[in-house]
Amino acid sequence: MKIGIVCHPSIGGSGLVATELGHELARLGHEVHFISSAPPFKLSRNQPNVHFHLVEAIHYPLFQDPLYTFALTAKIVEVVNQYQLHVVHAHYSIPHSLCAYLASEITRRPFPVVTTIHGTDVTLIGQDRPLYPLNQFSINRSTCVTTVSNFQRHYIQRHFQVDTPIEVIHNFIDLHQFRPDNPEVVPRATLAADDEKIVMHLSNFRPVKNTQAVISAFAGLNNAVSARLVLLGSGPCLEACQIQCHQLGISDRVSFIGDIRNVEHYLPLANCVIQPSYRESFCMALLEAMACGVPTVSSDVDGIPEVVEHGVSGYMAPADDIEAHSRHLLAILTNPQRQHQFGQAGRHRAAERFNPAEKAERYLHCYRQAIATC
Ligand code: GMT
Repeated sequence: MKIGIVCHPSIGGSGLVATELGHELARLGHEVHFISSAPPFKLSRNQPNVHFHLVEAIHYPLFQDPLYTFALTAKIVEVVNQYQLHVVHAHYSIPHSLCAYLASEITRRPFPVVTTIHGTDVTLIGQDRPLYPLNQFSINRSTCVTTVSNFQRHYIQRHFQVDTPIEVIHNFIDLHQFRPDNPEVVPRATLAADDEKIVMHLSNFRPVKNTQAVISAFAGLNNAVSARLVLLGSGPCLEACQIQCHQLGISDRVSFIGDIRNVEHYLPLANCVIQPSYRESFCMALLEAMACGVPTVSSDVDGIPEVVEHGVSGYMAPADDIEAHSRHLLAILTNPQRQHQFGQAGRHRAAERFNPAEKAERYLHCYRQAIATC
């Protein structure tokens, strides 16, 4: 099959899932064409069957902005026509799904559009008044709609009047890349002293990630265990978090590492990963930790209970229950046997429920159905 994948290139869940799906489809022998404003951050450039098409912004003095959505639509039309694509898969409804729909109206060979809704496209951005009707329109006009958790499906059905059936295809993880014994892991000594446990958090430092709660929960350990907090990523709340560490007097036990493309080289070093998000349609960071055999402490919102099993591979509590998060961290950090058991259970669950080959097959089934109905 010849498949177009439209996704955001920046570090983040939707682009990551789109890219890994493309890799998996290419491995299965399909021809995959990524269309994006930059190479997606995990894109493998030398894999057979993988092509990348850059969307170039339109700069003309008359226009005050680079007309990205029109540039993307034009690029989809060009790639569909040139490579005779059978289907276009838009990850993140805004603006990709609408652009793909427009392209299918423009092109001389109308093609099916499969839209995957990842979460923030409908929960945070898509609910904005100006964008709501566009989002609703593009979801309804998609030939096939998928989303990444049962929670997210209910959310879309409740907040948008959607006629199209929505299929749930959970995200997935490559257990070879994300594994406890990854040989490319960074030297532990670069992150912590030998006697320090490592608590890790992955974030785009947006308010929704609730990183302030991570810092408060870590401070709440009150030196009951020798530990270091390692924060991966960057974003708008980063400076506020650094100030918070300073005010709590824990700056010397917290490391801000910045943006990391290969988190799989860091995660296996963690004794525990903490993600107390306010919203999370799925939470790839938790699944990545589980695959690396690392126990998790998280909030219990949205799709997270579909990923984590409370008391088996990790602990969950309401997002702002700092006391509970501290207690959960302590329960893991002070009990190596529990840490090991939770880690093994997490990896087992990742293998059982979030297998790339099975999920790629589900997407292929959607594509076939979409082609048949178009
Ligand atoms: O907020 C993020 O983590 C980024 C965001 C995105 O759109 O890239 O992630 C969303 O999609 C991921 C992949 O499906 C999910 O794992 C995240 O839970 C989801 N984020 C939210 O719902 C806040």
